[in-house]
Amino acid sequence: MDDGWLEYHQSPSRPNFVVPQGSVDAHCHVFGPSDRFPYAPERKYTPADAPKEKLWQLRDHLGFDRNVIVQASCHGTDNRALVDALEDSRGRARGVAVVDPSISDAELAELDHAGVRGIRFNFIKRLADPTPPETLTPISSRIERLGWHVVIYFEGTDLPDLYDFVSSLATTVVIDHMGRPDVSRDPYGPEFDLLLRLLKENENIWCKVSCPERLSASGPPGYQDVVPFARRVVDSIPERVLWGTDWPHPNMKSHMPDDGQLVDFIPSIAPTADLQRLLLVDNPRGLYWPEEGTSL
Ligand code: 0GY
Repeated sequence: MDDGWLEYHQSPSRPNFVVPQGSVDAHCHVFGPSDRFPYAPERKYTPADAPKEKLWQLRDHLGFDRNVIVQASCHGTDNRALVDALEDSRGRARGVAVVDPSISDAELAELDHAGVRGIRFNFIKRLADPTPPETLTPISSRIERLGWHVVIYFEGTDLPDLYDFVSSLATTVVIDHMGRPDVSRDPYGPEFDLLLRLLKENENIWCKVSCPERLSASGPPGYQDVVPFARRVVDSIPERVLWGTDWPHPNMKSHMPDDGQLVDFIPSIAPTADLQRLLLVDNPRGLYWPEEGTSL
């Protein structure tokens, strides 16, 4: 197990970019506290606790209105910390769970009641033991009946192998962190072209233009090497992109990002007010709070 990673930034700066009213941080996590919500025995890393109260403080500090909390691998299929946070949020957070495919309908209904709206498939080899993708098709059909979607996390190098599976999913699908491209390559080269083809050919597939801090070699504050990749996605499918901080940034070893600087990255990838509103407000609210319609 890998324990050598950094704790989240204790005093993030206040961003210069003022996010639009009603903005959603659509990718973040809660960890523990481990005395109430122990980490999974099969986890590949042990994070520092990052409880819901700290997430709400960060939300307010950065100017966001809502969160989408994604179950991370260190909590396995035990979604209790996630559900606890959703229940505490008073409707201001929705969740993406990780479930065992044998989960009962009653348990799925409980998660739905708490505010879960999707399940996550994690194909990152350092985070999760390998799962043959076709074994996930039945659970993806079951959650479709609840109106949920699938969030999928993979490395760019694995997309050729996963392409047919991802395209076969009938639900809305959200790809985490642009499918982790190698940003030292050409944003118009064959590797990233394949992701763009997937997104253009399948109108049910969305993409998070998040995590410059994980992908970048040039680093903060501007994460310049990631910009052309994210710009390409935002320009191609502006109505199917999401953004999130990824707080508390598990597995970061190179540096611990300042979340204020991450927010200041947004205008470089979504340069107009219209694009920013889609990315931060209309798209995430439509996917996670569809019952509210589009009026703010
Ligand atoms: C992220 C990214 C990472 C971790 C996880 O489930 C997880 O543990 O997603 C990572 O290490 O790249 O989205 O938090």
